Amino acid sequence: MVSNIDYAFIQNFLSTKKNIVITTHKTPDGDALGSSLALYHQLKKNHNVSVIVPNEYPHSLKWLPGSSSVLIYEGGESICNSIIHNADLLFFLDFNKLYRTHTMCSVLESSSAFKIMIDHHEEPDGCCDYILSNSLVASTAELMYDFLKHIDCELNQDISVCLYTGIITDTGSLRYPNVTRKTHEIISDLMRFDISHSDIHEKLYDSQNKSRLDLLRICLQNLKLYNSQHAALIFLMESDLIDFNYQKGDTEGFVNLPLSLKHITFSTFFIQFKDGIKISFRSQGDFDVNSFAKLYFNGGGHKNAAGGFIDNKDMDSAIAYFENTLKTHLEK
Ligand SMILES: [Mn+2]
Repeated sequence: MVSNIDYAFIQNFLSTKKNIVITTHKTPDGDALGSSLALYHQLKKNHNVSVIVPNEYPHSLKWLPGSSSVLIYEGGESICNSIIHNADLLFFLDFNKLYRTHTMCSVLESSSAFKIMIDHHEEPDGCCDYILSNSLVASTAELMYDFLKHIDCELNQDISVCLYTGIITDTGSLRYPNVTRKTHEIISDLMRFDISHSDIHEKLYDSQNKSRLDLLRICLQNLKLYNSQHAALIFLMESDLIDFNYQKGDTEGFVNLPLSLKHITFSTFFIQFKDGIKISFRSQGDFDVNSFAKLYFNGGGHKNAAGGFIDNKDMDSAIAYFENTLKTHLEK
């Protein structure tokens, strides 16, 4: 837990109208957008607020209240740059290192605005004036709930829907081990605002493209099991993405599927893009995928969920490298 937030200072800072930009990591997920839009709904009561995300996000999140006002940096650089240049206050949500904002990195870095980071990934950058970071908390949305309480936010239905979405999407619908009694208490508090949890789940999980099922079929055909290491690997080739008309978000959650097998506690998903192979890791129990990703795959994240990247896009050598790494790492 890292926090140096001075709430009295923030309250005072927000007592006059400010230009505020809220941003989050590349390819924002439900927690990134949910936390950002929850904060947006609170701050827009008294301030000029923009939510700017680095690039496009999944259509399964486009119904979130406020999502129509989200600006996409990629392709809208000049207008976004001028909004960022004029900002008095920047919020960095759901990421720990500035590079995770991709091409927004340099304009954010050069901004002289006051900066606040709220996040739950390990080892946050020291790039902000204030930081609220706790890697034991399951979602940034939970930290946002606390932050909003501290700035005397009156929750409403829009804020509650956004926070609920953040918590649900980052906890596998409340199933991961880092879900706590407090997580459930927050959910219970959000439910006061008459939000329809079944509607939200349907919008998140039952409104997928056919391309998702096509790609899932390919992934399952490609399943590799390493039984003695309790590990599994699935992968997709760039040609599969083209053949089945891949849309952003289509492969969300695929990495978890091998974990449904009885003896598998470590799952890996490789996707081949034109500039390299994007990797997702998931584990159950003690296996620390954060350090595994950091040590061997230029990545990181959380103990049970992490990502990585290989510059070379040759799938056969990536899989061979993974298999060797797995063996030597577990022998250590
Ligand atoms: Mn998150």
